[in-house]
Amino acid sequence: MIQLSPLLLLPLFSVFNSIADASTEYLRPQIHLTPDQGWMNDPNGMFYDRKDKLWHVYFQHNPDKKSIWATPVTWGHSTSKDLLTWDYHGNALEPENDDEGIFSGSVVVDRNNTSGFFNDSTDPEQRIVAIYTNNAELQTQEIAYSLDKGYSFIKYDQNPVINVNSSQQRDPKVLWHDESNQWIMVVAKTQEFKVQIYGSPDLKKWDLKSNFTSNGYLGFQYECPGLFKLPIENPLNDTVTSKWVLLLAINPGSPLGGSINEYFIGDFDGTTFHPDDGATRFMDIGKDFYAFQSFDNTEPEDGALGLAWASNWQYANTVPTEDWRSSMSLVRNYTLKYVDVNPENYGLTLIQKPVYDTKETRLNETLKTLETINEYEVNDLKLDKSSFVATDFNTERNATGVFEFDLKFTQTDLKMGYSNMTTQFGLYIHSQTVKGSQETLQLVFDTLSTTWYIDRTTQHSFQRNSPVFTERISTYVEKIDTTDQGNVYTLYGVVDRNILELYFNDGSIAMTNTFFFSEGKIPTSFEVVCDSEKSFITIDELSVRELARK
Ligand code: KTE
Repeated sequence: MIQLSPLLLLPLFSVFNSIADASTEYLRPQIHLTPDQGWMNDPNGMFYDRKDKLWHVYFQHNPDKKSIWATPVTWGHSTSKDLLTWDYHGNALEPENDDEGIFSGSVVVDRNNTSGFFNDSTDPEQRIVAIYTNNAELQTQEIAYSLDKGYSFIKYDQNPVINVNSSQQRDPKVLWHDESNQWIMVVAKTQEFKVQIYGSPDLKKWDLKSNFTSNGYLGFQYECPGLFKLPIENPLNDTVTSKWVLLLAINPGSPLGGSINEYFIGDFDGTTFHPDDGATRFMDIGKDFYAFQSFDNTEPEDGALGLAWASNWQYANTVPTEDWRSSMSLVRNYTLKYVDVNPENYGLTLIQKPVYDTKETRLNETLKTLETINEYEVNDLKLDKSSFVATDFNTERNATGVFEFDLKFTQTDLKMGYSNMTTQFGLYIHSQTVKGSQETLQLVFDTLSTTWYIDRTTQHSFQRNSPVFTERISTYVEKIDTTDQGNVYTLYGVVDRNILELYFNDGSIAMTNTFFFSEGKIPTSFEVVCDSEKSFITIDELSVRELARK
C-alpha cells in the first residue's frame, strides 16, 4: 500500500473541493485584506507611512495558483489608504533559493538613520528597514532596507545579524524603546518556549538581554511574539496610565485546537519583561485569529493598531477557496481597561475595536469608503417565541454580503439560568436561497450557561470533510451593567462574506471565525429568534447596516 504523505493528499483534497464549487470568488471578503491570488499566512512588516498617509502590510505569501503553504515563501505586499481596500503589489522580499523562505518579521522606520543605510535622498519618514527570519538549513535573522518607500528591498551584505545555530529561532518583531534609547527585538526560540529579548543601537549588532520563558499556555511551540505599550483607558491613579503587553502565538496546541494568540500585561525596563501575574489571557477566543502583529510608526497616544491572520493551521491549507487562501482580520485599535472580570475582580484587560469607517467615524471625511445601503433598527422589544424580528432588505438587488451590527440587550429573567430547560435567543445570519436551499450562520445566547456560541455548520462539502473545522465555538460573557430590568450585555459584529468578527462588551472579548456557505451563497439577511414563550430578553437596541464600498 503506497503511503501518501499528508502533503501529497492536499492537492488531491483541494481538487475534490474545486469540483464541488467551481468559482469561489463569492467567498472572498470585501473589506478584509486577501491575497489577489495564491497563499497567505502571517502578517509581516506592518508600518504606517506618515508622509504619504499609507498603510503597508506584508504577509507570508506563495503567489502561485496552488494556494497552499509551500516554499519559496515570500513577503507579499499590500497597501491601503483606509484599512479596508487594499492594493496588491506582489512580492517585496524573496529567498535566495526556491526551497527556502523569507519567514515572518517586522519593519521599522529608521528616521534617525541609526542603521547608516540612508542619506538625505530618503525622507526620514520613509527610511524603511525590514527584519525577518531567513529559513534555510538554519533559521537566522536578517535585515534589508528599502530606498523606494517599501516596495522593494536591498538585503544587508553582512547578513545574518543574528545566528544562534538553530533551526528554531524566528519571527523577530522590532520596536524603538525610547526609555532605553535602543532598538528592542522580541524573537521566538520556539520549542524552548522562550521569547528572547535583544537590544541594538543600529539594527545590525544585537545583544541578548533576557528570555521570557515558559509562561502561559505552552502548546507545542511559541511563535510570532510582539511587544507594545498601551494606554489604560480608565487608570486607577495618575501615575500608572499605561502598561506594556507582551504577545505570543502558539501552534499547534491551542485549547480550541490548532493556533491561538495570547498576551501578558506587565512592565518592560529595556531588558526584561515583568508580567503582573501568571495568568494566560487569549487575545481572541475564536479559531481564526493568529500571528497578530502591530503596526510600526502609528500615533501611540490612542493605542496600538494591528491585525492578525484570520485562519488556523489546522485547516488553513484546505479551506474551500481555490485561487486564493485566507484573509487578515480587520485592523483593530488596542488599549487596556479595568473591567469587572467577575463580581469580585476588577482587572486590566485588552480592549480591541475595529478601526475603519464605522458609524462613529462615518463623519470622518478621510474614511468615506463605505456607505450604508440598507439599515434596520429595533428598540425596546420584549422578545419571545412569537416575536418576528427580521431585516426586510430587498435581497433581489446585488447584496454585498457585508454587514455591521450593534446589539444591546437585557436578560430580564435571571431565574431562567437555574432550570434544567435552557432557553436561547440569537441572531441568525441567513444567505439568499439558491436552488431551494438557504444557509444560516447562527449566533446564539444560551441562558443556562450565560454563554454565546456560534454555529458555523453549513452545507459546504468542505465541512463534511474537515473534522477539525469546529462548528460550534462558545464563550462566556460577563454582563457589562446591571439595571433594575436585569443584566445588560453588548455585542458589535462585522460579517464579510466568509468571516465573522464579534466584539463583546465594548471590545473586552473578541471572537473571530471563518465560515463557508456553499454554491455562491452569501450573507443577505438577519433574523432574531427566541425559543421561549415567556420573554426573558429585552432587545434594548439592535441595528444592522449592510455596507457597500463606494
Ligand atoms: C511553518 O508550520 C510552521 O514552518 C509554523 O508553525 C508556522 O510558522 C512561516 O509561519 C509561522 C511562523 O512562525 C513562520 O515564520 C511562518 C506561524 O510561514 O504561522
